[in-house]
Amino acid sequence: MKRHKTYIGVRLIAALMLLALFLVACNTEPKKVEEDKDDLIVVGFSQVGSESSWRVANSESMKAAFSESNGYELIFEDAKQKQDEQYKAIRTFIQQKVDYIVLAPITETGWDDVLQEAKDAGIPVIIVDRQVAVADDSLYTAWVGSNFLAEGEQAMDWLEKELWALRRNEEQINILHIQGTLGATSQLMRTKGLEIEVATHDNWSIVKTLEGEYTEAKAYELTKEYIEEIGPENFDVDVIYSENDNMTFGVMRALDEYEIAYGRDGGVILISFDAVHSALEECLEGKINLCVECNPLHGPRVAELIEALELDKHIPKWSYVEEAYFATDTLTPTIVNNRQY
Ligand code: GZL
Repeated sequence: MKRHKTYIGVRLIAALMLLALFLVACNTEPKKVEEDKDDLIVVGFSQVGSESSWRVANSESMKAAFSESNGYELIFEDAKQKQDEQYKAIRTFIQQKVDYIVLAPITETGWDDVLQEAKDAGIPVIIVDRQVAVADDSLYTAWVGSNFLAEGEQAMDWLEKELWALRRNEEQINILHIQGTLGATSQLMRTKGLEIEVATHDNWSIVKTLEGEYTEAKAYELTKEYIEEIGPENFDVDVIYSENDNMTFGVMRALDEYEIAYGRDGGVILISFDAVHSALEECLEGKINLCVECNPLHGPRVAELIEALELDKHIPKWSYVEEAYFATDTLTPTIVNNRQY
């Protein structure tokens, strides 16, 4: 009997040990998930908005780079083109004690105070795309973006050569200028590129400047207003210099309504910035004469910088992305099909 009792006791202890092991296993599962969460690098990203195809591609590049599978927790805030919303986002990131703040500033000015607060909180800030004009550039750790002045210069260099090829180099050339969001580095520098070149040509003049805010709707509205103001029969424009593709699409819609010809086969020469896929398709068809690339794929470069910072490595203050331009007479379907955005 004693042996029998012992046997029952052993089985009871074994069952209790199995139950204990099961409970321990159950208890560790949630903790394991929390440990993984704690290992993620938390990045707060304040994005301008979703005003253009370029901006959408830029956001997608950042979200892909800062995915959980890549070891990040991304907090993405869309400012809907309002600087005050960006201030709020940055201050929230500070309260959340994120590891890094990435800012795509809507305009260059007004950042000193909020970036000082981030610096005081010990949170590194990386600026992407447009630049910030601050008194102390130690308020941000690095910047990643385009050389917008070079983009404007490339467009002007192409126009000069194109007018020579068309034997129009001595003609009066009237330019309609469609500007992006005033005060954005991309607007300031693309405008500078145009104005510098116009100043060197006695026979070039900017007949009108419209503030298109980088949106198709605004550019469409203002171009229609301009055509109506002067009268379609008096629309005497040779070149339209449009500081992003979405505004160019708005301009094209307005020109179509008044049956004003444009593109490779005659009429107004269209120059557009960004070179998003839909614009390259229009360029391939000869409707846009020149697409100047503005590379929105900042995600991988910013992630590289953060990885270096995590290892206490030195990083460059300024990182320029690669860019090119595409003219309607040299663009091919292969080039367009191989584009990433
Ligand atoms: C350029 C970026 C501009 C794009 C527009 O880097 O700032 O803002 O050219 C976008 O499409 O709205």
